[in-house]
Amino acid sequence: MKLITGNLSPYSAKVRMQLYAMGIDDVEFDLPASFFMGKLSTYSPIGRIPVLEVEEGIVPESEVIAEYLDDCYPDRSMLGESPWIRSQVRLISRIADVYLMNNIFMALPQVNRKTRVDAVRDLLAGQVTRGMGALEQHIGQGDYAVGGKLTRADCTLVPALFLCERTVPMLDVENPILATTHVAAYWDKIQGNEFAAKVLDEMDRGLRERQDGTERKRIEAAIAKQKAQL
Ligand SMILES: N[C@@H](CCC(=O)N[C@@H](CS)C(=O)NCC(=O)O)C(=O)O
Repeated sequence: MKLITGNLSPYSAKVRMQLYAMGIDDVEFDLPASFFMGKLSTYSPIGRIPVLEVEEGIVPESEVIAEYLDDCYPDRSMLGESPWIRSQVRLISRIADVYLMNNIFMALPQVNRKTRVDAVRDLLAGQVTRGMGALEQHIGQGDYAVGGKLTRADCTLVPALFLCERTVPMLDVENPILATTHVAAYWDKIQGNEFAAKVLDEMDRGLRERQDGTERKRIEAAIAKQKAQL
């Protein structure tokens, strides 16, 4: 299997955390130059990462990949043991995906103060605040997002909370975790988990490389190589 993934991509980080936690170590990681050239859609029509390449074809969409991995390795499934737990894992994962990550992602073009449209930033930041309010009420109060062990809820939440802490302030909006009690306590604890720490480290590296220009240089070199092969 091959995973099209990027260090800073939170949806990719979610799948990588699941792979690490399930102990699936035979998946090759790749990020083709076509992604940076806006041409990933010739490989995967949705044109976004992550994409899992398997024998039969491609599996896009992080949540679909997460389900696929659980289906492939039922003895290591990270969905939980009872219908109730599974419903809560799916719920937390959905809150993190739909109400946190998606809105933060759409707000990213508003980071640039010179071109920022305040009304767009405010609309999306308001949706993040609302999603965080829901998460505060649904999240577990132990070491994990749901129940007493690491689940797919944690795999989605960890990258989503990284975005809340590190990206939302770039919009001149306060980190929404600061207004919470249970989410803040969870965030403190989960960063000590080895699989969470590994993806957070990767995302941190991705952010640093974006900010210091290393990523741009790598992309330019990959695109130049790709063009030379055409
Ligand atoms: N719903 C998708 C979202 C994936 C997504 O938006 N990925 C971003 C990177 S984190 C991407 O590929 N963006 C490229 C683009 O929007 O063209 C999922 O869960 O996988």
